Amino acid sequence: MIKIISFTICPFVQRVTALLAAKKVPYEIDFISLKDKPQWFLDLSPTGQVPMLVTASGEALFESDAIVEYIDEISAPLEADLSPEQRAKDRAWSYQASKHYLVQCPAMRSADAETLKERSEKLAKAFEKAEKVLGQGPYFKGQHLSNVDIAWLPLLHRAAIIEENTGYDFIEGFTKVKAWQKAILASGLPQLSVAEDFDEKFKGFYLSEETYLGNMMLAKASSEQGQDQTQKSGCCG
Ligand SMILES: N[C@@H](CCC(=O)N[C@@H](CS)C(=O)NCC(=O)O)C(=O)O
Repeated sequence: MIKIISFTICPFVQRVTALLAAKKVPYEIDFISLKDKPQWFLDLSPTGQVPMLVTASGEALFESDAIVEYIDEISAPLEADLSPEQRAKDRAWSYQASKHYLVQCPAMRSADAETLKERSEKLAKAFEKAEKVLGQGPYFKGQHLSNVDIAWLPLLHRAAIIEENTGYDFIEGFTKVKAWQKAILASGLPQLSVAEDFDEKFKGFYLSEETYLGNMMLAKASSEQGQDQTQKSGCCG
């Protein structure tokens, strides 16, 4: 069976596991610490980065783009009979997402409002491009889930967690992207592609007291608690 070497909150890993989940390809998963990488991993990996896919015959594959292509070659495609031109376009649109993974991560770690704004603007350029080409949906290319949806899933999933916990929306103003995000969340793939402790680890890193968004989360929680108290004590209480 295929094995994925993962780090719980890595978006590059999630793109791979989301594709495996969408295609219902069974796989095992091993989580490693990136701060203290095990020697067996360093021996296998030329880059020292996750994701790594170890094939059934023990070959170690690296780089998420190459891994996605490998998975496509060994399993049924999400969409049948795509022309070479369409496949090239799909890869290009997937790249528009994956090149922004490392834009979203530092944006979520911003220490102050100004940095968050600056980094969000950079990330918004990706959503703006998608907004211009999205049609009726529900998915990027219409009725059927494609590799493009899978590539954007980590960005859209993370934006949803941030919005739910802090009220801050990386996708604000992009109506079609919002509808697309909703469809991706409703597919169940975001949850199927992460470990059970994903939310906890994600919040621990991106929504800690060190980050601006973490402080927004605390403020939101305390204002909701305040409202709750007001409601409990009644308007005249
Ligand atoms: N280009 C790589 C990027 C993967 C990547 O940046 N992975 C991060 C975790 S999200 C990592 O392994 N970082 C550890 C390191 O660079 O030493 C890919 O697409 O697979």
